[in-house]
Amino acid sequence: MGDSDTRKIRNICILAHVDHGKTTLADHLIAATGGGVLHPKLAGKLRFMDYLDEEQRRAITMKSSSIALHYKDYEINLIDSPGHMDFCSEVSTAARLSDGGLVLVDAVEGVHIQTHAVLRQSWIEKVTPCLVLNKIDRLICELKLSPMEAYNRLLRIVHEVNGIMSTYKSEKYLSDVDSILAGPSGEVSDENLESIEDDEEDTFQPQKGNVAFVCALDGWGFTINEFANFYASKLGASTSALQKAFWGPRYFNPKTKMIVGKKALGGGSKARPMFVQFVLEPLWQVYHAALEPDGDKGTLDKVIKSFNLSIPPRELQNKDPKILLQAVMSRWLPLSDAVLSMVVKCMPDPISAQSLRVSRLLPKREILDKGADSNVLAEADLVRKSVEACDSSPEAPCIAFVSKMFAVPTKMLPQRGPQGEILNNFTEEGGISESDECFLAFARIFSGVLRSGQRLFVLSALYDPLRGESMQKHVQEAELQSVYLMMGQGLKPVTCARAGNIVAIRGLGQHILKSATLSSTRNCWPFSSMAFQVAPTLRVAIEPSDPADMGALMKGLRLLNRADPFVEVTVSSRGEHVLAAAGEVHLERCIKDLKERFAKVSLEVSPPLVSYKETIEGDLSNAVEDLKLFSSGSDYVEKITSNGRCTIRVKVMKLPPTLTKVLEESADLLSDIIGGKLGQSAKSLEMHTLSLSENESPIEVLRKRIVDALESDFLCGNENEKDQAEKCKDKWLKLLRRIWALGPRQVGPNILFTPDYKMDHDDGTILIHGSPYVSLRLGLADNSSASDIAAITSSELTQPLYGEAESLESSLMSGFQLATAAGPLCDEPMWGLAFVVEAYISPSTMQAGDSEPNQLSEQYGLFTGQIMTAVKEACRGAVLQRKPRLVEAMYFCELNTPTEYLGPMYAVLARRRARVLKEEMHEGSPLFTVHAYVPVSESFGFADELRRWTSGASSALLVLSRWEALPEDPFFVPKTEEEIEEFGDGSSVLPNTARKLINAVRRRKGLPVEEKVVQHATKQRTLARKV
Ligand SMILES: Nc1nc2c(ncn2[C@@H]2O[C@H](COP(=O)(O)OP(=O)(O)OP(=O)(O)O)[C@@H](O)[C@H]2O)c(=O)[nH]1
Ligand SMILES: [Mg+2]
Repeated sequence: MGDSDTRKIRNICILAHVDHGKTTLADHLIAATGGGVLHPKLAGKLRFMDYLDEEQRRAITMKSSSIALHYKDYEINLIDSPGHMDFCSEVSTAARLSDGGLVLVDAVEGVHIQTHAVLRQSWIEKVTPCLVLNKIDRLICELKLSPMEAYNRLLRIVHEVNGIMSTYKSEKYLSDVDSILAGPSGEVSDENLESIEDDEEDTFQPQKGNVAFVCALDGWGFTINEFANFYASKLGASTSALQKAFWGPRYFNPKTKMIVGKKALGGGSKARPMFVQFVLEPLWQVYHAALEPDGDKGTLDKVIKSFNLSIPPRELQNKDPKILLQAVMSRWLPLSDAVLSMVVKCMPDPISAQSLRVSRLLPKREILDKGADSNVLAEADLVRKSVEACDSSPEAPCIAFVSKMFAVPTKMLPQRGPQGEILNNFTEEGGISESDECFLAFARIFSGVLRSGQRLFVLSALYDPLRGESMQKHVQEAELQSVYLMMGQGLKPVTCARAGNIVAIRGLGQHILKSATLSSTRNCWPFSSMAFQVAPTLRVAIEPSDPADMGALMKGLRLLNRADPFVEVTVSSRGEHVLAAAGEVHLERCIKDLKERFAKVSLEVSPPLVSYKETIEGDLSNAVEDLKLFSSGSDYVEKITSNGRCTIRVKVMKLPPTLTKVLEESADLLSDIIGGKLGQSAKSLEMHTLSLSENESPIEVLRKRIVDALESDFLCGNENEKDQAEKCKDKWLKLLRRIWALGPRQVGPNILFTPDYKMDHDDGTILIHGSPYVSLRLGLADNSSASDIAAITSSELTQPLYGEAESLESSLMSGFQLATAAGPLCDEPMWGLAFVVEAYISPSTMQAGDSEPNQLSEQYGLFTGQIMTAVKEACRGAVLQRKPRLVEAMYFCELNTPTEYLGPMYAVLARRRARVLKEEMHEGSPLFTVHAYVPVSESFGFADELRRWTSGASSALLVLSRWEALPEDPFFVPKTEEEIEEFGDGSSVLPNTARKLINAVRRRKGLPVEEKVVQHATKQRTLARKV
């Protein structure tokens, strides 16, 4: 075995929006090349890759799974992935293992939200995409388009998909779904569509053969190659010339037998582009002949004869015209040939693919430490080189990546090994209690040969070979019990597998939680982490119906956590078991799995726990005012510790929105930088900025992002306020030199600034100065400003208080962390706030000699606690004073609705406090696409309600998108006359939405809720009954 075998491998995945036909397409590919696991008659109906009961019941795919196919002399590993948003983590795991991606788009529905997501995923993972335009039959039978109209529609989709790819390529894209709103859809009108010349740069070009036109349901499809080959002799042109001419505005002049552009044809001519004339029109004719009552049945015979199709008489004589049509079409233009020949031709083999992908998989490390062990570095370099070359020789280091763990019932495992020996599957290492389910690793071998029985190192994503001993917990040794090739649900044991293959591995259940790198050496870095597009946000608390089942539930949760790459299981501060899932469908499946497979007990599930944040009112319009108040004003909240020795003053201001967003999105990176872990952690950065070139330092990138954020906050406003905006920005830049800490948990979107030194009192008290640690780390401040501090403090050094003030700094910061973790409204974290805390310490009145030393230290302990509480209370008080607001999470929602259901759909949206952003008619179809923001708290049961009210005709997809402050004042009580007139005198006003949400959270958390049950009930009068 050698390179030439590896060159014959293709690892591909199918990616698309939900229901665009991935599993149906996979069925046909399996039927044609899967070695008989699926009968061609069942292709498209069985949905072979959806082998879970729940998948079949709901008819959606929920996990990615792989199957090995043989096409000609090629080995193709095909991974089917889910399209539903709730399972998009499975798309990440599929893309990581693949080199090529078939991106499907429904020709009727066009590009959708998840199409964007999968294109982005393939781009991030450097997977080579090919476009498959599916459901062409719907253009003919459902929409009844003419060939010319169909062509325009296809052209538009190709154009749109290319537009999306080019935004990724030019690195202009924004990280969130809002970019979809700014997407290229619908900006091309029909007149100029035709004149669009394909750009050389376009990713997808039918003339290059990386776009296929298919009908997965009926099993036919083609690329332009098929037709170019066929017409070459007929038209007397070369195949390659025809390939170029069969897309775009190219026309055939029958008189001159020349291919010409539109101009050369002259106006008024009724000529159609060659794609319409030679490709679509014949298709349409066949469909008409078969399905229309007046169709010319001779057309079918002509096709059968001229292409020499052998169709069994049973199908030929079938009364159902659809069956005859399918029989003809699937033999004339077999789907699997069209798609797989495209795969083989346009998608890279593992050797070329890995050299392309290595920069993403194993980014080059920046080694700052000059004294690093050169042996380790040399070996790590060898590993990177063999991954780059996809070296499949037995001597090469063995490197594999596990993208997820999945559970299989142990009884489903093959009973015999590769040599036919009988295996005892029940001696699973997890002990008897877990033997019903066995965990397999879904992995790809990137270098060397993997053997069953081999011992390998399991490296977690945090492993660093240069930090020897301290890294023990991130590396383990494990024995691979078995290696399997995957056939959907079926597993085929093998003794070994080589680089470039996708396998399932048994024996790692105890070693890997979700993903890991396997390696034959300790001396290499783990693969970079996968990028997930959403975070699990839907959280519920779970408890067993019978408290005695607690043990079973905990075991079940542990198993579920391992089996599903995307759930998060945590224990809340109040001791509840909290399960976080990506969305409702995902949650429902997790609960079902828990009940039926993993815990096997009956469960109580709480209503969803929604997260909120707390902030204060304000926007950039009064930024100048805010800044003034913040830096000088006397608008502070004061607290004095109970021993009277420390006075704390806190001021708060809102952060500019983009800065908040940057801080929030860069949390991982910030924690690395602040924690001083940087050096090799380009990894976490890469998930955020893909534009990072290999030699740019992450700190620099982050600093630039922060400065850019300020720029976009202040300098995008209108022209006449430019001066002021510039001033604000400068002030902010100055402020950013004083970042003492971020919070909560050291990395959140709230800033603590060090106090202004000029504000020192001269009444014998000492201010806790602090030092701008974060600014220094980020390079926003340099040591010269830090030495200023040193200058000030050196004069104070003589004072005995100085030491005490310095030692109290950490309690002050803890107070800030506590406050930002739990705001005053309902103990939810604060969001986008800037604080200045001035703490003045006065000398102790007690003489040092007066008390025992241990009493003194006890006193000191008490004092630190008091400062912490006082700072926390003061911060919370400051927020309450500055018009607090509740911030809620919003889903970006894409809805598709037929025109007649627009009314009910809007009714549902209105009930859910949704904000509609845009509504767009789909050309040539009765569908409307509506984009809206829906608050997370209102989203439960949203899809169900929508389905009920629109008789199942509308569909909605939700993606978590952003945080938004509710404009309402939660403490609003009508005061002025007008307000009383409008809202009543306060006794009869219902609590506003913000208040209601806050109360609900407070009740859940067991915090006091101020509520008057009945205030002015009308007195019930019993009328005297006079008899
Ligand atoms: N008319 C028509 N229907 C199709 C075609 N391909 C698939 N379908 C139908 O589209 C629906 C969805 O097909 P699936 O293959 O399950 O779609 P999927 O992309 O795997 O869906 P998820 O895995 O849930 O994202 C099914 O009802 C199919 O019968 C086609 O070419 N023409
Ligand atoms: Mg599917």
